Amino acid sequence: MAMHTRRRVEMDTELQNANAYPVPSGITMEYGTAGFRAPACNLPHVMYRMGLLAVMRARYTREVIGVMVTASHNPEEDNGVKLMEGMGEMLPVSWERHATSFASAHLGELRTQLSALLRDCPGTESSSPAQKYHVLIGEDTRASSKMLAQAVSHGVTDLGGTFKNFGLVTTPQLHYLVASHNSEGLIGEPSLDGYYHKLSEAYKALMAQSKPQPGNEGSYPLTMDGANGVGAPKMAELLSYMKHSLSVKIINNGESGKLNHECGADYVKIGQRAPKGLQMREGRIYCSLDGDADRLLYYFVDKSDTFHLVDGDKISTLMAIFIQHLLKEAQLPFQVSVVQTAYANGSSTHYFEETLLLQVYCLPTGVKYLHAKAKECDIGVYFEANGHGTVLFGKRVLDKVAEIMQDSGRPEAQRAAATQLYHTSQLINQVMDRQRITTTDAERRVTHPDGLQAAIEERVHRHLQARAFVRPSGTEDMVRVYAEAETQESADCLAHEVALLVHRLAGGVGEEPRAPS
Ligand code: G16
Repeated sequence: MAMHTRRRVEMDTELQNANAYPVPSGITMEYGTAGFRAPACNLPHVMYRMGLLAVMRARYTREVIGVMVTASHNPEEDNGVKLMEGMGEMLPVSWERHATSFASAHLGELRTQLSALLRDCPGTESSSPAQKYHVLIGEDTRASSKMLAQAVSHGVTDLGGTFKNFGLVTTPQLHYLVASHNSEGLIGEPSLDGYYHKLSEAYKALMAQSKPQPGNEGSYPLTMDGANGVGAPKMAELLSYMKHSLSVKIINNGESGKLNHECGADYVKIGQRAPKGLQMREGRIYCSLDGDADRLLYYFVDKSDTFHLVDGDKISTLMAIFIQHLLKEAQLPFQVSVVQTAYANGSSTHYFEETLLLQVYCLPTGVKYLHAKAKECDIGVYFEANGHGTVLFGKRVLDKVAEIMQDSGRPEAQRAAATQLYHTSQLINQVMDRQRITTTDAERRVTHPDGLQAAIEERVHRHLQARAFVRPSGTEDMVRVYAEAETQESADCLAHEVALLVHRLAGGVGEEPRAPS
């Protein structure tokens, strides 16, 4: 039966911690390239409000949301916040205006804005159990981070959400934790142990297939500048999983120096020089992270002691050449594309287009823009010149790679190249396990991937007189979702939830589904 009900739009919550986080007079803040950033003393009220927003976003997307407390490469005295969701992506640009207006809203305005969001964003008014609205919090090593993370958690609980604070984590680790929670473990265990395990196993498998340079057999000595931030202790933890397959000397590990001061990726990039105190030697490789370890740059000196920076443009070049080579060996006809910003060195763009014959896109500054573009490509290589980036492998590519790997009738060299591509995809970005959906019982029950049917049934039980199933289309490159329930609104909601499950658990095709309208 189709029945339309009026949506309730009032906030029925006390916001009991709100009075502890008044907006200081004369302070307004804009959501910037990657969230809010300011002197830490000006941020408690923003953090509380981002806790509220994270729950609203969790209600809207039915996903676990991440809140990283960090000001990245900024000085120690600053702090900031990055919101992440889904498969680890940043908060969508369309919600940044909500973040900006929440950030400066006094209590009365805040209640009005929360109600407006309930009214304007269908799905946020859902009355599902509170534990669905779960927020994962991470902190960098700044002295202010603990207190600001607590402000986030107060915002979360004031709207009936739950949270888990992982304490010290890098930004990429929180991306992984959010993505692995949302994929219900399919991309890896949703824990730091799962993260280290996944990366170290992919690295070892990839290196087992590589041919070492003469004189470098067995180990690849690297010196890593941790920017006196969270990346240093986290690299030490990762190394304990690597055993003897990776050797890294960590400097600027935070024991004595100041965060991002005369060290770190930004310092090295801007000055085109080594971090202070580092004596570089020819024949060694060096790298620097930033304060939350989501930028990475390499550098070395040549015989004449001249400094050479391997920035994001050069990392893109190396990755594109490596992947192109493997695609050729694996006899795969896929296109590698490169996504850059206006900061990219013009000669790198020229080299991609004229020599490597690759498609190049130029997007505004911010990984959120580059990531979205790279997702549209077969293989999207994106690194900003400052060292932010990754490589995304599309579903078609990974399916074909898996097919070749498993086909014992194929030549050994072809299968080896496909295997290297697979491990590369796992190491550089924690992509979904994109196995196809198979069904039984007149297409009413999913048999593959594991867990999808049980998850659908669990969602169905939350609605009255409900039924839902999914099946791969026989005519189009998509998965079809069917849902029915007592009311139209409930059926729409169920359809959206099931579509999200398909997206998360089976690597759904096309755009990520949005809440029903
Ligand atoms: C953030 C973004 C990056 C961007 C950088 C600089 O990095 O995640 O994508 O390149 O800001 O942005 P702007 O030039 O606007 O300051 P991070 O490392 O600071 O979080």
